[in-house]
Amino acid sequence: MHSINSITANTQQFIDLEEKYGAHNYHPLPVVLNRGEGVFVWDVDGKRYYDFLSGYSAVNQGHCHPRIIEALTEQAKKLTLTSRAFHNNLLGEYEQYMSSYFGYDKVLPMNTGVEGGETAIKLARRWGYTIKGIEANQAKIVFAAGNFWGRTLAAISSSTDPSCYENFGPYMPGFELIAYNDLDALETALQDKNVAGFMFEPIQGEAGVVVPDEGYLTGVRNLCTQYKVLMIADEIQTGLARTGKMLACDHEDVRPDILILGKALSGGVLPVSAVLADNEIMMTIRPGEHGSTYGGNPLACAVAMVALQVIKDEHMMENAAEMGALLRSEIQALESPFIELVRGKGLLNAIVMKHPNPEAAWDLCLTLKENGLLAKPTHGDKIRFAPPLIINREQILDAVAIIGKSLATL
Ligand code: IF1
Repeated sequence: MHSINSITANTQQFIDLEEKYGAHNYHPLPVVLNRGEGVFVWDVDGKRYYDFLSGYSAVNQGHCHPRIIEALTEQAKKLTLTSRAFHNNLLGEYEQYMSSYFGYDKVLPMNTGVEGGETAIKLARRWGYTIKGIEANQAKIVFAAGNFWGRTLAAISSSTDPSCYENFGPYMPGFELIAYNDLDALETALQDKNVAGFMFEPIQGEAGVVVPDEGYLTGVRNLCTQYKVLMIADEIQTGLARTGKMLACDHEDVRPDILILGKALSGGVLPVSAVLADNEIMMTIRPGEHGSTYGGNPLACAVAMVALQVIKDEHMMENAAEMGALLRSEIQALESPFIELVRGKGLLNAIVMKHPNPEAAWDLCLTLKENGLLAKPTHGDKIRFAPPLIINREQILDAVAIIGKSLATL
């Protein structure tokens, strides 16, 4: 019987290089991947795995989607970066495509998700001063406990997870924290006239796929409208068909004032993020007041338009809804004594483990790896199960068989 830690010398040599020459800012599963295609990835020993993490929802379209790779390689031969000092032939087309795809007046293109969050906060503060009339430097942004929107000093200033913020102070002022999924707490916080925005995830990803009560999104929308506070939806992980709708906010037909996208916006090919808003908000930032070297580069524009088009062409929303329901019901049917509960929407799911061994989730992920499925624990006892949105019924059933077989070894 393999020990659950058995890795080949070949795999080990790659890990040793990272150990010696790379910062130790991660604790990855002991697997070294060198190829991805659709729902599968392969390691350096040629072993195939179901990818049940999907690059934390950056690979919704599946690894190396042929149409996305085609867009990348064709554009890469022509023009990759102009900087925003000059126009290019794709940015306007991309901006029009994004604005009509999501139904907002304008888009501000950035690169990483956290830059999208920073951009949204700057827009909200600027709107707060110039439109809402908040006193200079008094604008506040409200966040929900358990949030995760990245690793910058502003992002960790809103975190309630010590492993994110400890010993990185001092912190960004003007950030307030309330309980997630608590409309009373939100209404109380919005009494403060200095609040410019409420930034939240429609489903909290890193917190372990925490799905708020039915009606929460509607409540947030109504309260933000009532108190003239911008509703800022961080859909970087929940957006782009992951939860079975194009946006998680669509589950309640709610329209945020500011929408933040990232990750699968490029299909996992290069960092592309975007902030969408209507003119009243977007036009508060004037030329030269915000941006980024790579923001809106023609390569990102070409890739993102195809990455979004294939989501529609291949009905990934509908598939995510259907396959997600199948995944949750099949996992529940395992009736494992080690699963407290299964939760999620579409193909953003997690199991909460119950086991005397605090390392059970990690050990289960090592066994899942041995059995050909890659997943990783979040916050100790939860394991996220989020395969690419192109997964089919047969693959779901095969993956659940692997999960059942692996649970049996605990
Ligand atoms: C890592 C977590 C997930 C995000 C939401 C913004 C961002 C993220 C809702 C920032 C990024 C990534 C970061 C990645 C692991 C992953 C993650 F575990 F860190 F928390 F998905 F849950 N909003 N999440 O989930 O986007 O700047 O990273 O492009 O290794 O830190 P980014």
